[in-house]
Amino acid sequence: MKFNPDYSNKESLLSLYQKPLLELVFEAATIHRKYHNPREVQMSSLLSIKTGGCPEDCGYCPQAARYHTDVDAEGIMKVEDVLEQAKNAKSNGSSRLCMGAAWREVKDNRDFDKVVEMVQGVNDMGMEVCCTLGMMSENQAKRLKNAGLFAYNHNLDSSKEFYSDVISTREYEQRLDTIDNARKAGISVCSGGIIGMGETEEDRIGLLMSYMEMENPPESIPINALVAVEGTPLEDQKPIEQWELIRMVATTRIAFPNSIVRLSAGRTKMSMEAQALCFMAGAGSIFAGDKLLTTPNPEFNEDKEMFSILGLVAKESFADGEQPTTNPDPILIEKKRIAAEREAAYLKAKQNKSNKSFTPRTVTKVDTLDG
Ligand code: SAM
Ligand code: DTB
Ligand code: SF4
Repeated sequence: MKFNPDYSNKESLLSLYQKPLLELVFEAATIHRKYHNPREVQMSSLLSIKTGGCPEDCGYCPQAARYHTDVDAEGIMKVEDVLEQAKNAKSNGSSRLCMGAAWREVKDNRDFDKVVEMVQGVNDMGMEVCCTLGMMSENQAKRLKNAGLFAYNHNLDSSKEFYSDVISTREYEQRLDTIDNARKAGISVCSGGIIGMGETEEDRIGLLMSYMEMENPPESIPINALVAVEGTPLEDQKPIEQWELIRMVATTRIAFPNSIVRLSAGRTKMSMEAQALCFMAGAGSIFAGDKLLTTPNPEFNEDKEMFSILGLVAKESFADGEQPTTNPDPILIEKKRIAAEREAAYLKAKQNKSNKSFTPRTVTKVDTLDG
């Protein structure tokens, strides 16, 4: 079931969201058990492969260059360092790696070539690979898919109406276009939002309505609580009540029975009991590891203990979809061919130069011993 026909308009979804809390959790738990194994929770690790210096003005984001936060702009990570971190995340139980870049959009340049290599390497390790790189074209999506990308994360963040209160450097429509491009390339879509930015309950429902209006809603819907970071325009936002996050998780669960609901940013502020209610209400995934992209997250060991207390088990990779194949990338192959050609030409030139500097002694009759 792509979406729940009992709650396919704004009014019914809003009254669902406002139901007595335990009734809402019970209804969500019932749906969750029908469509998913309630003991399985996916652990996904985040890695910021290109941090800070972003030209966008997203009011919540510590990575926007225009805000004065503690985040410094850094260049893209080395491919081998990313693979090392992926190995580490895998050994800690993560079945998915989500690589994030503080970009407005993907550009067809050397940095993107590196991302393609990272996707190939992580997919070959048997982990689900997700990327969140900003806007991308259909061709760029196809290139990532060809490299073995499993999912693309691109959040709508809130309702169409509230969006422009938080972001002015791009349009809601552009976000929808990128999601469409990922879909057309056959990539699984991960898209969700943030609560606690000053939006109304209607805006939260508006976000879900945007997904209802899609031909295919996202396979994965992350629900983030705002991490209010000093220096951003939303630094003084009052933290949301844990109940609100539980309501949002439960409502999303009921509205999209097949999707995976991700309990995302904001867990450091939640008690284990509140997280337990989220799992009860259908959260099927968390971000694991002590860092989200730039802000803190619970430690692996803390989550391991929570899983053991609550009787949860980490979900295996590719339980919800076949592992994509890593195909050779024509651009990388051509780049390597040119590099090999240059290297050969350089070695040849070096060889010629040293041959020239060696002037053999002219042997004359006088030099010979036997006269
Ligand atoms: N630049 C790309 C983009 O915007 O799509 C990818 C990285 S961006 C950091 C990924 C997502 O992180 C955003 O869409 C937003 O939903 C979430 N995010 C960023 N800052 C956040 C914060 N302070 N609290 C909660 N979620 C946040
Ligand atoms: C998502 O919805 N939440 C994650 C992931 N997708 C990329 C990001 C949360 C970022 C929180 C702020 C930070 O750590 O910079
Ligand atoms: Fe840039 Fe993404 Fe942060 Fe917006 S959310 S400022 S696009 S990194």
